[in-house]
Amino acid sequence: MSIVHENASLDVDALRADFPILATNVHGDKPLVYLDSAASSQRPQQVIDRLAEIYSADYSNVHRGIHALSERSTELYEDARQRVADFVGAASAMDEIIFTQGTTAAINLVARSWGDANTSAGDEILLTQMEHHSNIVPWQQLAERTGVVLRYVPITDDGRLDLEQLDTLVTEKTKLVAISAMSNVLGTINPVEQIIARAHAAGAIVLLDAAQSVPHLTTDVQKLDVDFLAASGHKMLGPSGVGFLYGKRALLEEMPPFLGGGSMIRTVDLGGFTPAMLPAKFEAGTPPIAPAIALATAIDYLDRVGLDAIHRHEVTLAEKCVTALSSIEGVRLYGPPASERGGIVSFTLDGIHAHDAAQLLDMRGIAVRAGHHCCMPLHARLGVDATLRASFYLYNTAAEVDAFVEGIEAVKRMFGK
Ligand code: 7TS
Repeated sequence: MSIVHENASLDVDALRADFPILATNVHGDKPLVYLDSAASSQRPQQVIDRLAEIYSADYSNVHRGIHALSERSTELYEDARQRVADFVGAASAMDEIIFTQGTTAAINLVARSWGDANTSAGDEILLTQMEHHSNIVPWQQLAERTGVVLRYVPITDDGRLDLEQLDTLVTEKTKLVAISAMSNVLGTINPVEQIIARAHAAGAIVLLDAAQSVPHLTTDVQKLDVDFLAASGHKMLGPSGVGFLYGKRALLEEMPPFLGGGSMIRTVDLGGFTPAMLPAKFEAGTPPIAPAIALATAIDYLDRVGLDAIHRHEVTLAEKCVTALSSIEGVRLYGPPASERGGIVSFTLDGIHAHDAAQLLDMRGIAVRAGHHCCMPLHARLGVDATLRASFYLYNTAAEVDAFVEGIEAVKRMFGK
């Protein structure tokens, strides 16, 4: 079990013991150094055990059978919805939390349901240059359907949103502002309160892509007054295949269902259907039952360790990493200063492609991501086709940062740089 000291720093060694995969080797005898949590985190034994328990003792389909098992799994599934609601500060689990497959599915739900019903030619949606493709492509598809125009907040050279542009970009035409709370490449923590206030003042609603922020920073949707928020279980110690959409009740109630099928109806006859109440209206078909229940266990774990302590820990690692990399010739770092970023460090190496570097690091057991990280427009803005990215979470250590930096130096030597 993880231990939190009084000063809220982490006992990383104790905590690592909860994550069996971190004790494994790759390529035979190389201890795994996992620096790819922004792509997907690892999960503690508690979450792995919970999945096994559910399938061993508590599993049935939900909201259907009038039998003991179905009642038990339904109760656990709805408890998990409440756990998610509490974690992000939602006023109502049943009316405001929709389980989805993940962030991508949640954003697509809003684009299809809210977007089709509320946008037309001449309206505008404001995105940013640093968005993940999950928060660009669904809006481009919407633009193809309804003619809504997409605009983008540019970024500054140090990887921040250029907020000076916001006043001219948010106009009475703007229906929605959809932005990431934290960039998955630059690590930038965006000033979302400020952006939400400015959007609301202009009559626009706001969707936060919180895939990178919910696992690392305390979220309070009511305090933020955000309209929609999307996140993924697999990035926050939970199973893959589950995530959620938070939406203000008044908005979700007005929105038509997106996917049609079982569970999302009140009545069906051969002439048509009437939709179910929230949240069932947006949960067509058999939902991710066991992953949702185990996500509640992941949230318990995060709460026990404490998001503040987690954030401080990963920012300390990122700062150490940035400082060490800055002194290596040929390293070009992207993103804002440590005070404005989470545990993500992206960079390029002069004359060495990111994919080659990642492959050589992998031979040393070091897992990082290389490429455009599903942010091609951002990379075009940075003027590179690929970056190397190290991303940190609660279980990473200072020794792993050292191993990573040594790995980069070794890569440079191998390339004769
Ligand atoms: N939005 C952001 C900001 C993300 O970082 C990701 C995943 C998504 C949306 C999509 O989440 P999904 O769970 O629906 O896939 N980001 C990454 C990444 O940086 N590397 O791999 C996946």
